[in-house]
Amino acid sequence: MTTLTIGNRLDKEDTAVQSEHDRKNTLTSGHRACQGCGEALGARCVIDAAYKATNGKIAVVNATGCLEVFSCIYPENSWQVPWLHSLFGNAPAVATGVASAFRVSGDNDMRVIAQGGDGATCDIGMGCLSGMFDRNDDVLYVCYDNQAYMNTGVQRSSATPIYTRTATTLPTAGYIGNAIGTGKNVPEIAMAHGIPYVATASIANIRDMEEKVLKAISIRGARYLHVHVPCPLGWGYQPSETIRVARMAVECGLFPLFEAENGVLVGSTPVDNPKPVEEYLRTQRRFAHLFGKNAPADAIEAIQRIASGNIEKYKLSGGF
Ligand SMILES: Cc1ncc(C[n+]2csc(CCOP(=O)(O)OP(=O)(O)O)c2C)c(N)n1
Ligand code: SF4
Ligand SMILES: [Mg+2]
Repeated sequence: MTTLTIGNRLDKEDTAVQSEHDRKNTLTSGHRACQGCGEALGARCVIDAAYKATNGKIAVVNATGCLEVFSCIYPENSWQVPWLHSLFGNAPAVATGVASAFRVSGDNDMRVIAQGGDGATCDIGMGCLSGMFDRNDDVLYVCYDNQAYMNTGVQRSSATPIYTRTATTLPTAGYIGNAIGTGKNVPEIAMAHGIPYVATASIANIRDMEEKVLKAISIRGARYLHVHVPCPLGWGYQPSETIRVARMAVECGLFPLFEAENGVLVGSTPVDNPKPVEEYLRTQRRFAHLFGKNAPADAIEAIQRIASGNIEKYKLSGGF
């Protein structure tokens, strides 16, 4: 049974897990995420979808970060599934161990999900993650990418976009925010390991994200899902704008939605009439210095080139 709000007057097969009355609410009320937290929304949707796909047979390993801190402040815990807090950097290895324990005890139906932020995934946990991919361990790893170390006060990570203002990349005279490379593309690093399934997703497109979770769950071996989750506190926009900001990132090409199997790109979500990146950048205070009177001349053009490059590379203009 689905709820009867306007957005849900759809055929059953077109509705999202989130619109069902009997959804699990795996991450339930009472947690301490900020209002409008994209990560909280993303995690609940991903784990609810996995819960449904496995009939409740999941265990979750969570790296240190906002998601872990806001959901389990002692003595309370908002998770409605077996859930384990690892260190900041070793969630993939802990999840591998949990999956092995289920296997040797003959509980082959139990599925293991590891999850963490971009800092945990792209930086400190990268070695453990690569090992998990290399061994093709039976774990679905989900990265919630809010593009900085939010839990400790918005420091730069290797997923922070170029020219972004963070606490450690403050724009000052002669320095225009994050200028250290253009970040690591972890979905592509995952693809380079040749693992069975890699996908990107956005909280602006929940049905697409749920479908990718269902597909990932149907596969055995190492799988990787990279979810774009805007953060009102770190990015500097009103909490009510989270979905709009997420959608604009997809619509301008800066966050491409795609899937890959065994290292090969197999599909992507088309972006019809891509919006200029400027419209997206203007929504967030972390990019405000790109528009002030001392704004660097070609920063926005450089970001536009990245978006246009994504549109070509991931065949977003109808190439699939
Ligand atoms: C080894 C180690 N170094 C540093 C920390 C402090 N720390 C905890 S969470 C965090 C940042 C988490 O960033 P990210 O993974 O992007 O998650 P987010 O909070 O942004 O969701 C840091 C630096 C730690 N817990 N352990
Ligand atoms: S700082 Fe950002 S990621 Fe952390 S709880 Fe707040 S909105 Fe969510
Ligand atoms: Mg982060």
